[in-house]
Amino acid sequence: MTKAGLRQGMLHHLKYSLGKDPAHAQVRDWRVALSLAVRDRIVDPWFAATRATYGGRHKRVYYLSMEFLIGRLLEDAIVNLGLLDEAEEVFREYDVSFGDVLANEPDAALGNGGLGRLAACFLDSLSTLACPAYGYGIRYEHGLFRQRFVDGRQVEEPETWLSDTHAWEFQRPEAAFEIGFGGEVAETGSRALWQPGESVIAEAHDTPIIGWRGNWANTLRLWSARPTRLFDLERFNRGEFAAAAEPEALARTISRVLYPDDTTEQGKALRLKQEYFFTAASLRDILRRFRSEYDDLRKLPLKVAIQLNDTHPAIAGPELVRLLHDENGIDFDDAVAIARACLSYTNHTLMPEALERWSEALLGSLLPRHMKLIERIDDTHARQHPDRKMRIREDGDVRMGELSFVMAHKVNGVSALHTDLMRQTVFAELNRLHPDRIVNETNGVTPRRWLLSCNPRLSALIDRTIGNDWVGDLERLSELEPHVEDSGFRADFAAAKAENKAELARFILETENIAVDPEAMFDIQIKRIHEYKRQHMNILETIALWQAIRDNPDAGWTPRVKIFAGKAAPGYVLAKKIIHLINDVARLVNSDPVTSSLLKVVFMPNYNVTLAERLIPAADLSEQISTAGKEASGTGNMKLALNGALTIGTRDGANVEIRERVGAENFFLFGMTAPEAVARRAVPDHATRAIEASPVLARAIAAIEAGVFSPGDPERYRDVVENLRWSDYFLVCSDFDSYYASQREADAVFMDRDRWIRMSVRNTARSGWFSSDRTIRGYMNDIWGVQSIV
Ligand code: GL4
Repeated sequence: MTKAGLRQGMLHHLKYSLGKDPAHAQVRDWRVALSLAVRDRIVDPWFAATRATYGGRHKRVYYLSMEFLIGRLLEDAIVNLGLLDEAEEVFREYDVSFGDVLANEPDAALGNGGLGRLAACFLDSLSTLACPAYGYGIRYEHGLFRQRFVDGRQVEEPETWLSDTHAWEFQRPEAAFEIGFGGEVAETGSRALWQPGESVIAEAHDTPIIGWRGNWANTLRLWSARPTRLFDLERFNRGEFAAAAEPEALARTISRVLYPDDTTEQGKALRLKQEYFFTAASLRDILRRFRSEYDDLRKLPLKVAIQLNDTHPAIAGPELVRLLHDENGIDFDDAVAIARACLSYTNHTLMPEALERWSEALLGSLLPRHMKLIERIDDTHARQHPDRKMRIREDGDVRMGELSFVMAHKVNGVSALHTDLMRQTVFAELNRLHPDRIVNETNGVTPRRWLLSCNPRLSALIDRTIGNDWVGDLERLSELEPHVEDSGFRADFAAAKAENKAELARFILETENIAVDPEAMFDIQIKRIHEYKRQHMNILETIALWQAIRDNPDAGWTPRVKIFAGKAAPGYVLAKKIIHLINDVARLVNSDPVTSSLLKVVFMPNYNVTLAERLIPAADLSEQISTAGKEASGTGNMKLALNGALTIGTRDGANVEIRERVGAENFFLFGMTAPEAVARRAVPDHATRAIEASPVLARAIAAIEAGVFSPGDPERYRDVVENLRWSDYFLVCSDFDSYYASQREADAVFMDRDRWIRMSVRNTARSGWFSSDRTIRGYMNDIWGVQSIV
């Protein structure tokens, strides 16, 4: 593909798709025209991939996920097609800023955080590895809310990514299924016929996802809900306009918004409807495709691998059994065996509040047939293991994790530690019954987005040093290792980081009106706000540091910029309080003339994929400070290490593996281990004791209590402080001293800049294993039994 070809394609779309000539085109017109021209280049490899899959009668992977946090797609597609230079040149000719064109694309936030972003990285890797695959999810009209701060408090606003043309998708009105809810079950012998009481139509929208080097494209198929009957003409004619439109509004509600929380189980009928809606539509589509090629449904597992991304699509188990047994007459036990051979399940959290449970009453009314099948699956499983008391149903609820486990042939955790803890805790009993079922697949991130595109300065240096094969084979980064002894290379590496930091400093000045010193250490914590992630421990440490600097401003402090970003679930009161506290601390600290050259605090609003792409390349220090045993894996930790940030972290999730790979000497470790944390929690008054033992912590807490950061309103953070003093489930107080000491060690190393750079290079050079290509290969071999098509 040449520059001329790209120019021609773009001008064609500008004229014929958008009705504009170049002289009058706005940035948005250029963006859509370019997207359509790029999409055109994807269609041929996309068709070729489909043909190769059909032609070779290959097994396909179906990744069912309630969330795909894909972000912007244009640059990704351009980079994967190798058209970046061409596109830049074309825009230079028209005197249009290519950066503005890319920035014009809405950030598709169809996910909350790590779980959704992992699914997006997996799509990139599945295409890169030429693994025949479909992503299946929901085409939410509104993605994750937009976050603003008003007087330091989080305010949520609806997100509107679809209000402008979505250039990437193909609407598929012909790929539509009617999805039922409620109604009755008529039993005839062992078979049953479900007659739903209401239904909606699931309509497909396809986005092709092109892999690295543009050789293969898979499909992301998202379902939107529309009514079976458009509106009630009779009522309309009677003048009941709103009532006439009601069925339509109700149906569309199903794909209206993304639930803004993945760490609590939502006891809402609408959430369950969303889950069944996309799962049922996807299974119908999978069977339709299978049937177009084969006629024996018993062979389904040979051609179909279905991955359940967490329990959100767990109803796939009973639904597949229903389709095989009720609708196709396959014996119940055989139907269960076939379904199990197709299905596998990824667990993403051990937090009890996030483990989905649905009441039998709700399930029974919304999905009466499925409830019966779940009972039968549960009873059969119990009968097969009479000596064990494990049940899927408990206290009137169906436990979706247990259901998924029983219906899957493989169950995986997302880091080595998390998988071990799964075996020992939530699934201990099931693991005893099925010892080979649990496997580990440590998460990874796509190097295309999270190094090549987001950090062009570092990528260019890597290319110059070892060539560019690392993009498709990230372990090749280890070839950088010998260059750590080359002072010229170290200088270039440091310069790339320095320029990234200077760019971020300019952005912070422009958007937040805060001047930060680009030479200072950029200390970054970016992730959802949650007590277990302990942003409050970070802000306590910030307060303590501020106090220490004020005590003795000339003690040779390492200048720091503390950067926070992340959203709190709208109903999570304490998390919102933590945001407010950080903003209050920032306001006071940033205006303190005594400390202002040494310490700044910035909370960047509206954290999303695009903001992450700006922050990660500019980070010196990566905060991965969750209470051990609570963060299943983390993936931001991998992105930051890959971009040369040093981690200050606990032995939690994938931090453990990051430290093993980059070397303990290149990682700031602190805090209790997971078993130590459990033991500590059992000590009465553990928090009070820890505060008494730590004057530094006591003083920081006292300042909050005295209203230093909330003048005139000392009560503002009473709940935060009380929680720390009297409960502190997440052990902020117990880990504080160790954290504070580790931070001071980081200060000292940062002063020895050459040592820091060496450590930083080693982090990049040794992070190759954390590619999502490696993760996907693991799933292909250990779980799906599929191969790349070459
Ligand atoms: C999460 C975990 O909290 C996170 O540690 C992990 O990296 C991610 C992807 O596996 O999944 N689980 C839930 S729930 N949300 C997440 O982000």
